[in-house]
Amino acid sequence: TADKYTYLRRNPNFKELTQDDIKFFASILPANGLIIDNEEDLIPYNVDWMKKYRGRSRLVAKPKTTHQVSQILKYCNENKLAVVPQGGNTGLVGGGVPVFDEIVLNTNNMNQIRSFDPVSGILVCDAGCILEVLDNYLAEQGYTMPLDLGAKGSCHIGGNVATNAGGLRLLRYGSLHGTVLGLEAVLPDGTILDNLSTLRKDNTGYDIKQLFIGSEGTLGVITGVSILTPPKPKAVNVAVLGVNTFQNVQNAFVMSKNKLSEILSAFEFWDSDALKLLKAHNIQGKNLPLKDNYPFYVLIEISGSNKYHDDDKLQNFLEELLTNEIVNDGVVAQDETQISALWSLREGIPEACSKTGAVYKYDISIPLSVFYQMAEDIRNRLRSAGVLGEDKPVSNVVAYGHVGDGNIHLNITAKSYDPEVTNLIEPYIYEWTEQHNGSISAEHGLGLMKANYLRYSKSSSMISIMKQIKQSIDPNGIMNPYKFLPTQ
Ligand code: FAD
Ligand code: 2HG
Ligand code: ZN
Repeated sequence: TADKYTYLRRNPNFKELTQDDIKFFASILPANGLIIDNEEDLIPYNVDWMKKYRGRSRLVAKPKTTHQVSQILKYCNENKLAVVPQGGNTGLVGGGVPVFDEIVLNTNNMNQIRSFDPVSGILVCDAGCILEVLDNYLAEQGYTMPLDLGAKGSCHIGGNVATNAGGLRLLRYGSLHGTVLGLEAVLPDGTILDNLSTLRKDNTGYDIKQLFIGSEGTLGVITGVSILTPPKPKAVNVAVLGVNTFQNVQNAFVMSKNKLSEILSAFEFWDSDALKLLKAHNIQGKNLPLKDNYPFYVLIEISGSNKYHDDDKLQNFLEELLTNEIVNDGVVAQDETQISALWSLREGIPEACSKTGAVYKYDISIPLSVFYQMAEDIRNRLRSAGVLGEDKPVSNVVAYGHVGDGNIHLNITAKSYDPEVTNLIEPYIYEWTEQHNGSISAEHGLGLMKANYLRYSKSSSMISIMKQIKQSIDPNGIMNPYKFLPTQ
């Protein structure tokens, strides 16, 4: 594991895997449901997307059914074997890979759609369904998933729910806390919690599913998801704008809410450093059809039902922005291909940032009034410390994100993970966030990366009740240890 996790020691209460354990797993799982001791085959499950975190699990279990998940967890709990639930392994905080030798329980083989009601739009499916596969399935029925992320081709809906992923459509459809109607989850002792409700309204008792949404695998394994899906918009269009100041990015946002109103479905931004990396790594950037280089770019998506009316509205809105010099340039997609090309600029930024070697990712909620000041403060700090610039350890500080949700992504690209650089950024960035009443995780979660920084966003009484909940559901602490809640 890169970075500064050397303080962590393997919890000696957890048992090490034995031949008897392996025999047990082999007895309940089919041959394609088990990977044991083959280093090369284990790597994709032991290493995260950023190649920043690396565990050394000896065993990956890939159950097909909820019953098998229940058998696995019951056995692990009785034998004090630690477990890491894993979906598509696209998480960005080191939560989905083991720290030491925890068993990986991967949901790849749990990929069945259980039901879809074309009247209510409610989908019930296994946790291991890939987000894009679900979206393609729904498209055939005239519906769409209420969330969309750059990782849609790999991430699982169970992983999305476990992280409470936000993504590119949150502005329009809200968070998973609203769209998820029910969950099926297996507790560490093997109990199957059947809460796969397909009701929009249900006020009977504590809403337990909400605890699992964003619990990052620390309370149990989500095995099934019931989710409300919206109709697929018939008319979609995208514009990308060049903007000279962040104040004008905010002005454009306010105007878009007023003028585009019900058809506004995304309001994203990135800065010139992001575009520089897109260009450098040949990820679409060189095709940006704007005349000049601007400090900021904004992507606006509209989704409605009447192409003629919606395009007209967008065109008038853009003209108003240009006339009032809120934006300096703009391009509107003319067809589906151009819509995807413009979106791929925005969605390509995480990949472009990962090409330098190492990338420090921060995912912060803060008021829009200080949104970009954060990026500038970090740049100044790294520059004054002499570590930012050509031939320096840090090459770029890139800012982009979901303006519509008040969520900035800072990606600090470097040649390699360097403790000196880490210490310059952390805890500074978390202190900065706290001082500006923000959250240190808007959507990616805490994982291993931020477990010990939770206090910057939650009070000690909140953390204490979280610990009580964890203790009552997972008294042996086998579910995703060392992550999420503070260990120090
Ligand atoms: P994993 O990475 O496998 O796991 C993530 C966490 O959930 C881990 O803690 C794991 O233990 C737990 N977990 C996984 N499955 C289960 C389960 N069935 N039961 C219990 N716990 C489970 N995130 C956003 O919010 N918005 C974005 O726009 C966004 N864009 C991204 C773009 C890219 C290119 C990448 C690489 C990532 C992006 N992410 C984004 C990060 C995001 O967290 C994930 O893409 C996604 O939500 C994780 O799903 P996954 O199946 O890969 O989960
Ligand atoms: C996005 O919005 C994702 O593109 C990823 O949340 C952000 O990689 C990141 O930092
Ligand atoms: Zn994001």
